[in-house]
Amino acid sequence: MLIKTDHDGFIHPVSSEITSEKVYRDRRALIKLMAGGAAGAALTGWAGREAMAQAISKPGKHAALVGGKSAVAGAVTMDKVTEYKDASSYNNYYEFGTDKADPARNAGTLVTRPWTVSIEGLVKQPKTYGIEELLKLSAQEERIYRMRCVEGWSMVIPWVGYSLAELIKKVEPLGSAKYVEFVTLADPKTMPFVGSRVLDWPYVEALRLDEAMNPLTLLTFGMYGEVLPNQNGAPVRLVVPWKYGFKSGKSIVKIRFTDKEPRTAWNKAAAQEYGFYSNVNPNVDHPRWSQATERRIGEDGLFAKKRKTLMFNGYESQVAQLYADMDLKKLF
Ligand SMILES: Nc1nc2c(c(=O)[nH]1)N[C@H]1C(S)=C(S)[C@@H](COP(=O)(O)O)O[C@H]1N2
Ligand SMILES: [Mo]
Repeated sequence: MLIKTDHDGFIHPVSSEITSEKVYRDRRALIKLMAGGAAGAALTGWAGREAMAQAISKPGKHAALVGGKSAVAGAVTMDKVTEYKDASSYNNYYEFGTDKADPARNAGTLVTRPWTVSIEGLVKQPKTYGIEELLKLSAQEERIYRMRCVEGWSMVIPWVGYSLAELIKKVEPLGSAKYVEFVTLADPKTMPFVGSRVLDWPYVEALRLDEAMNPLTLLTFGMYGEVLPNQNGAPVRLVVPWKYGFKSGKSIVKIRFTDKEPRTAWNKAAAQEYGFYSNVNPNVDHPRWSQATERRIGEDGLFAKKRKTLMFNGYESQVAQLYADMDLKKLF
């Protein structure tokens, strides 16, 4: 069965298995109840186990779901999914302000239709895709990814989209293409902070072509089984889960293939702090703070222990080979 949401063309063929935002909320509520004890006692036997199994992102179930056509090993985590309200109200989208609450507060002005994404540079098939065509270019899947912001907080988010590799194969990069640049919208009329000097707008990010082709790299249209909220990068963004969050550009309008390493917004702003690669790496400190631990949003009570940050954010088995011969302290 295909589900269409209120936005035209948002189709995910595995909808019967995709957990809607409401179901996530219900599961969270259930966990809280069970943790509470009183209700937990009532949820014994089959019902209790079933509830628990439902409440945890089971690799078995989601591996099959993610599998559809091509399973992405390790795309699923056993970690608890972050509450939708946290994932949609605490984040960075500097075009709408630099406070974590600003994107949710201000991004209502973002206009996401009509929308086009132009594919340019070193490809055989340059083309400007309308968003509806892009949505349908490949089957969308749900992927639960850990996300780690360079500032030291993390979340676990069920994204919906397809591997960027699907699009890249369609546009046929030339042999000379080595990098992929992602240019995002910079519209001073609808984005109040695009006039500010924090960054050199538009917000630009980039990956090496092999990083962009890695199946984990997700061209993302939704989260929690819904279309992306504006503050999370509607109508289309990238998600690169083994890199710090700022590599995952929001509201993309242009994808350009190049032979030289592109300059990126954060690298231009502070090259000694934000390198081109920006792989999550607990062994390489940011010049102003440690990257060894992280605070998981939703677990940040007074006594919550910080988590140890994992190499490549826990995706080492899928991506370490991309950097086999590199000194990751120099090429941070
Ligand atoms: N266009 C744009 N994309 C962006 C940002 C931004 O300021 N502008 N911030 C980045 C940073 S620092 C992070 S941590 C993530 C946070 O948003 P998310 O929680 O929706 O992934 O978006 C990234 N993408
Ligand atoms: Mo970030």
